[in-house]
Amino acid sequence: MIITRRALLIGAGATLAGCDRLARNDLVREALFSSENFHKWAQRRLLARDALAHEFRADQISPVFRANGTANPNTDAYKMLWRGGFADWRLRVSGMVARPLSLSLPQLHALPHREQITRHDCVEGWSAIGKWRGVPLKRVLDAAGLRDRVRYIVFRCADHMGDGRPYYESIDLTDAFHPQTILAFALNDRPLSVANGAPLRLRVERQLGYKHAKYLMEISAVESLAGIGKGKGGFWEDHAGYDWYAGI
Ligand SMILES: Nc1nc2c(c(=O)[nH]1)N[C@H]1C(S)=C(S)[C@@H](COP(=O)(O)O)O[C@H]1N2
Ligand SMILES: [Mo]
Repeated sequence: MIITRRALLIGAGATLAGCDRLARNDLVREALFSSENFHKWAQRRLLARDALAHEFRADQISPVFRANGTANPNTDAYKMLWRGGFADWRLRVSGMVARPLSLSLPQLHALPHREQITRHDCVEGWSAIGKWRGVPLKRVLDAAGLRDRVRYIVFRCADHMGDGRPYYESIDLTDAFHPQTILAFALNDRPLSVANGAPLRLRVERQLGYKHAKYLMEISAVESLAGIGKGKGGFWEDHAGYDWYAGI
């Protein structure tokens, strides 16, 4: 069929107006109608991915926000940072960026914040509602300046799983620039506890729990996930076959 993907994306309305003669052909007309369906479908998908996760009321916050996975990285490096009240901790922003950054907690605190009461859903079968405060990831990425070819943001964490393999995760730019995707430093109006990912963790509210990387050390902008870990985009993706896309 001679209808290009570009024509499909422009939409059947424009295509019909411009191709009246072609549309008299039954076969072509059929394709146009299916292109219209495709357009509607694509738009719905895009809207769905941009839609906000449900936000809850303060009285719906869970009394306890349980910890899962690593509850304390317990490495010498992390213990040193914790003892110093994370004064020496820095979030590195690296990879395909115009301006690599190294941000302290006070610098992150000084950026505009977002607060959101959301439900965390873990694949292991539990959920909890918590109030998160943090800096929209978009702010940090805009400050660093993403290069044109960037497709993913990779998060590297301070904790090592099992035989010393670091926890890491990655998301695409749709999730990275989603308004509810924040680098959270507070849970329920208190500084993030060690169990929940101190001093900084990702909240990516349209995704399942394992995408919400705790103990953040580095954020990297990359074009491909191929060279990272075993190439599946995250610790559980690499080692347990979890889906990279864990949208909810
Ligand atoms: N660095 C790191 N991040 C992590 C994990 C982990 O073990 N290490 N576990 C993940 C999983 S499976 C879940 S459900 C959430 C749990 O967050 P919580 O401990 O605040 O409940 O963190 C996610 N992020
Ligand atoms: Mo989880």
